[in-house]
Amino acid sequence: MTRTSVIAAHTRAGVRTLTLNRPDRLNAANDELLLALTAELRAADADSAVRVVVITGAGRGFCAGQDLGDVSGRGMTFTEHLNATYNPLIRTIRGLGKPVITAVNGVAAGAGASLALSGDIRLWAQSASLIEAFSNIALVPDSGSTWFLPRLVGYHRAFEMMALAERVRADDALRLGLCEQVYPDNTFAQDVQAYAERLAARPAHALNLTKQALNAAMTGTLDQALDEEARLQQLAGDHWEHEEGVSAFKEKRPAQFMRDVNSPDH
Ligand code: LHQ
Repeated sequence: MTRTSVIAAHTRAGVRTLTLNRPDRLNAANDELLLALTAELRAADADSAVRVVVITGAGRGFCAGQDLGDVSGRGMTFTEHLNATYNPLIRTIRGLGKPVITAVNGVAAGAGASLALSGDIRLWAQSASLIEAFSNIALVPDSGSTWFLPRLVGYHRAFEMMALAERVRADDALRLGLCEQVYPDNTFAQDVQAYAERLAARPAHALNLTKQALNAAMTGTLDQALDEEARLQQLAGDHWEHEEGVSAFKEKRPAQFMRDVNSPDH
């Protein structure tokens, strides 16, 4: 377990869990938290013992967005602040070569809602909720909300959620496609760990390429996607994971994709 004042971190069974740790502020983000989280994510990306990253919150909130009482960003313009803190964080999550799970344990508001949506997999506790709270303080949705949300719910629902800033609860979030699973509050941490370990047992190299392919396809044409699939499939097909998957199929046994990270062909 390592701990800065704002992020608690531990690794178990290939799963690196990063916990936003300002519970008395519902984990509202100050610059220190945003920069520390981004640094932790980059470190997890570089650590071959880490196969999946989980971002979650301490206490009853996930992240209440920008800390409205914190003035540390105010030496900068809004644009400079976003470019220095929130935008590198969201880009790091989307560009990470490993699956990122956002484990939304409680309320996610404003930029915290954007963070909740930014994961490759979004797991929610039953009592979690999401509020596109920006318009409550007459701001524009940022940190990727304008990109994530319409792709999930369409333009019109996205606009309604942003304009009215109403709370979306877990059952509606599941129905709308804002999360993949909803778990009971009292088993949430264990359920997230079990899900993450299931993901960690999958072929890490192939999932990295899959993430790259999907991210590219989200902004490209069919022609571009077909070309990118052909390029990335070569990288996947040349990797030992593919050989292992095919051998396991032929031998009628489960594939073993978790190799000792110190083995020469890892
Ligand atoms: C907070 C916060 C908070 C400080 C709860 N800050 N203390 C903006 C500006 C600049 C650059 C970049 O980007 C952005 C993007 C944004 O994120 S804008 C949106 C900022 N976030 C919000 O507007 C959300 C504000 N919070 C709320 O609306 C409510 O707190 C929610 C709906 C999240 C939760 O409501 P409750 O469950 O009723 O909790 P609460 O309001 O009682 O909050 C608990 C404590 O946390 C409380 O402190 P206290 O000392 O009274 O116990 C709040 O003041 C504090 N807190 N959010 N963002």
